[in-house]
Amino acid sequence: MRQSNLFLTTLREAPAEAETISHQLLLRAGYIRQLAAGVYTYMPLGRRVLRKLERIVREEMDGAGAQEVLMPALQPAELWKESERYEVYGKELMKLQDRHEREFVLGPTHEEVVTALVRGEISSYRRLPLTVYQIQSKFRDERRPRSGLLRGREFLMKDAYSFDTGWEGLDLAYEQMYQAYGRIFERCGLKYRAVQANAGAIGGKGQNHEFMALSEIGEDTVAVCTSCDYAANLEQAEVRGKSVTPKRDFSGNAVPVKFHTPNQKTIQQLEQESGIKPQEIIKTLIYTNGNTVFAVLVRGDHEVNELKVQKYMGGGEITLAEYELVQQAAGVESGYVGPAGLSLTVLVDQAVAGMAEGITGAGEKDYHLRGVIPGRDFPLENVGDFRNAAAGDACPECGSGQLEFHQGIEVGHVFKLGTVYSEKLGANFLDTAGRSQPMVMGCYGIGISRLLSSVAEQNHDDEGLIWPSSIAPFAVHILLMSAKDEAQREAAEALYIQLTSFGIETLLDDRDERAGVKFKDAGLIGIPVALVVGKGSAEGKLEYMDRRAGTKEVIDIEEAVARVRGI
Ligand code: 9G3
Repeated sequence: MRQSNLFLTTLREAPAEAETISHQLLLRAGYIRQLAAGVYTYMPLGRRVLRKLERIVREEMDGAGAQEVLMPALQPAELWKESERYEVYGKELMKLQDRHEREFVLGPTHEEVVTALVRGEISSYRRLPLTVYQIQSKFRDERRPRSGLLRGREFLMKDAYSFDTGWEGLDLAYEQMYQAYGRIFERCGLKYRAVQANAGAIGGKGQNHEFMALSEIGEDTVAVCTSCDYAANLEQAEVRGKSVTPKRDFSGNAVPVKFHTPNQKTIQQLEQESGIKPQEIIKTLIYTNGNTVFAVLVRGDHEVNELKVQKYMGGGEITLAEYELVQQAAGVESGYVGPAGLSLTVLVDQAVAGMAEGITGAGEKDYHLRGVIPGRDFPLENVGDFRNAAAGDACPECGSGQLEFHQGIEVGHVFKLGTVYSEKLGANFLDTAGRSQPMVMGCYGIGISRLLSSVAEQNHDDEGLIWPSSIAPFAVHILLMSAKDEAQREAAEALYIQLTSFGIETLLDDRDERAGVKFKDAGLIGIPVALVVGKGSAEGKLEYMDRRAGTKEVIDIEEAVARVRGI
């Protein structure tokens, strides 16, 4: 490709709203252009990278025995009503009507569509197992689209769905996909971790893993063990400990003592005003799940893990009680609530149950209690793991390593769905005994546009992007120093023709621009190798620049061709 023809404009500055470096660079280097909030055009350079990513995904999906299909983005609302998900996602699910005012959605995912497809085609165990996949645009009306392709409202996803006769089959399909995902991210040059995750609203009791691109701008926190391969999304990370506390004899202990803590409602205020360490405090938080108001106790230096509490309380959505509800349920404002004497169900994190004594709210404004004893001053009926894991905690898997926290961008997610969708949508098969059974499903997603941005997040320097050669838009960037110098131009043209004839994707910067502009643009665009054709071409020399290593060396043109062919 000659750059004088390439539909490309590089920018000196990124627009103010671009906060993350990948968003800034993809805009400045002319890979993407925004059409609307969270809606992007892939310019030729961006499209070429996307196609490389798609090719890697297709090769590994096909290699794992999945069959490629292409399902519609336009989905009848009836299917989402059949699966009882039409109302679950609120405004995030984009809804529209056709000319006959029939209701449709723009597909955010395809469980409903693929299950309806398969139920119409397969009814015997002989036709299973089956895994299909597609690479297709998804629509999710994010409240705050941001960071370019990282959180868009129309984005490219590879979504695969497996159908088996039983859970053993699903375990096999899941393992195959899990391995394929590892190969995909390796080949894309991505630094990632597979972590245990929670299924969220998608349902399904099964295991599921998220594939996290490591990045400090990642919105997810993953807990990773320093010595074994345990890794979990923070929401999911268990805390090692014992949920049963030994019976204790309280006879020798003094009763709690009230002390004045005016305007000290938070842990920080108690620490600053009264010199109390967070570890000495028992935090009492009041929650409601719609019909029950209950209390959760965690140590002052820990955070409540609302997913763990939600699961313990039966799975329904829980929320922190508002001011009035706290006042009504605990008789005092939230900063002074204590567990003693509460007429509510009290969930006690195991770390609190293990405390000899603690400081709690006194149940009276501006007062706290010292010397509160778990099991004596409040019941230990509901002791469990209700807190977020904290950095430094012992690994729940091996017990010897410690947990470290890393930020991550979720680029892939694999789920064991089970029969949630096949039961709701009637995707059944006749088993060997002729009995009708629901198919056992798995679903497997990769955010391809998000993957592009994540690779960019992990591969740049202060000049610009630095693409891994497996997904770079071109393999080689020839920079012709002086377009007016006939000898140089001929040398550059000959080199371009030669490399292209060897099937090497080459971009020739043949523009009539100063050298400085060409070097700046090359640094921004991030093609792994640049060949500078300048004065030295008269002696058959050129400058070989390795974009990642930042090295430059003058070598023979033939040597450069041989090196590039070697890559
Ligand atoms: C919706 C909307 C947003 C959604 C979903 C549904 C996330 C939804 C979860 C999944 C699960 C898997 C197949 C590929 C891998 C991920 N956001 N999810 O179901 F209606 Cl608006 O998409 N789907």
